[in-house]
Amino acid sequence: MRIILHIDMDSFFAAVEARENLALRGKPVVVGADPKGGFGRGVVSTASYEARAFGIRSGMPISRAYRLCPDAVFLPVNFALYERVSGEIMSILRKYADRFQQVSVDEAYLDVSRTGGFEAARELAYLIKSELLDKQKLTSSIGIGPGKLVAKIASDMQKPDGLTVVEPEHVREFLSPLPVRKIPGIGKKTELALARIDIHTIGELAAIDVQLLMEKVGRWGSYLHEAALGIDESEVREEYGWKSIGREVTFEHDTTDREVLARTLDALAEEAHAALKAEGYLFRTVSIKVRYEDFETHTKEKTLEHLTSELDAVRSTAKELLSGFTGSRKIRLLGVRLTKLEKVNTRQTEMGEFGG
Ligand code: TTP
Ligand code: MG
Repeated sequence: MRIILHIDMDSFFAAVEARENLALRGKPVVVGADPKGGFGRGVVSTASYEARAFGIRSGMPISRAYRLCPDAVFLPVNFALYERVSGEIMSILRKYADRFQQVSVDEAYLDVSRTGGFEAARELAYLIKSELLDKQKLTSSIGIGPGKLVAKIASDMQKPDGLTVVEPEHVREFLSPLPVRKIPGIGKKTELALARIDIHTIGELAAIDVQLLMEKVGRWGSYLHEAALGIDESEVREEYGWKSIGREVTFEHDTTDREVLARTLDALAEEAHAALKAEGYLFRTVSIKVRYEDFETHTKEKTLEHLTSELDAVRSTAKELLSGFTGSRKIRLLGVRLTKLEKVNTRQTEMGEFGG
């Protein structure tokens, strides 16, 4: 029997800000662009639950958020801070699972089948929540189910500070009454297409003929149908895109000068890091490439404990790797590459608004 746990931090950016500044506790806090008295551009990254009471939501124009609650505390996005906290959270979570998968800056899956049962998994969830509260002063919401899909939908059910456990025999009744948009991946467009054939709930989606569904929404229909039935066999595993971001340079004159090499490496690290930021990725692995004057080429890489986008992590890891190349052969080319990339937040980057 598989037992999957999905955890998602509550109003993450805003909660971190409120933790850092006690004066913000219990206040409507909006993290995002500067509202500039209602004339600011840009969007809301997230809002505290107090601010959500005014109708403020992620992705909303900041000007609109300002109109909804001009007295809210508006803060700029401090990615470096949230990423550091995210890394600490992931290190805590990783301990609790045989298999672990970070899926965004504040979200992860844990395969906790080894606990042996849903009651034991529930206890584990309480432990995780209290460790996060103790050590990080942050609340989280957890969903537990027989697969990733159900766990993810469940974690969202009782936010903030929620815990929802869905045992296998209750999956159908849990999913049935929910609106179709609760299925990850269903956006406004699919919701509309389904509404046109009078499908509003997951239960209705589960009941429809797959062929008909595929006629209406294309090949995706078969995934949707399975999802509606709560079927999701996908494994919890660290998965990364193929993508990598790298920069390299061929020296005008082959060199052995350690100082030149160090300076060049730093510059390459900075450039690769800037590209990473611009594209909205986190990385976990740094590799460097060294080509000697005779074209013999070597790479060395190091994988960090968690995803990050900190420049210092790129720099210091690259430096450490370079120190592994001893000897006095002349170097012709030097490169720095970041791999094991993950989007910081898919939804955010889709909107093309990744600031910070
Ligand atoms: P979410 O987990 O979706 O949102 P949240 O943690 O703020 O609130 P909750 O989970 O309690 O509903 O996203 C995590 C962080 O990602 C969020 O704090 C800010 C950032 N984010 C954006 O920048 N833009 C967005 O559109 C969304 C949805 C999130
Ligand atoms: Mg969250």
